[in-house]
Amino acid sequence: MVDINGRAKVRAALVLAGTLMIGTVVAPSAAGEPCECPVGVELVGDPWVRMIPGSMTAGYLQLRNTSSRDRRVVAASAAIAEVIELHEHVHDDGVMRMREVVGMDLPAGDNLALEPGGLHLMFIGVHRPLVEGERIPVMLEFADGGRLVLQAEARRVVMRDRPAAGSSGVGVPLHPH
Ligand SMILES: [Cu+2]
Repeated sequence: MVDINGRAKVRAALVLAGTLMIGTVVAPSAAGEPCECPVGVELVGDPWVRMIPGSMTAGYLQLRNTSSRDRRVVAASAAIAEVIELHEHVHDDGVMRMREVVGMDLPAGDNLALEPGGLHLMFIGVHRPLVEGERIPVMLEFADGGRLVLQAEARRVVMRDRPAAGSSGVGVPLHPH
């Protein structure tokens, strides 16, 4: 009985979260609002998606957890892509490789940075070419069922080891992701 009751509560909470999410989509806040974030989570800087020919690309963003509760990103999705995987870069015998991770931690009072050469969102099966400067809605899901929707800007990045105008100033590796 307790278990069933607990599940019912979880279900009710999910329905409520879904209702709130629909509300934010139907009535978005002020134009240019970069993130529909849950309380205690803030977007740091500008999220962006790399413009690359082909059907795969990578997205980057930084979040700050201003609450006292640990959070964990466990999934991401966007209408523009078939699927988004959570990826990290690892050094393997001097070679940079990507691999999927099951989650990305956003500890209480700390930041989570997705940036070139590190953690990133892997867009797979991108349906159409991106237009420079367009805002791509991306949804992130947390382990606790919370969600956020941010608007990632499509950016053309010069593949050189120097900061591009408007970037975070991080050197961009030759590797496409
Ligand atoms: Cu990747």
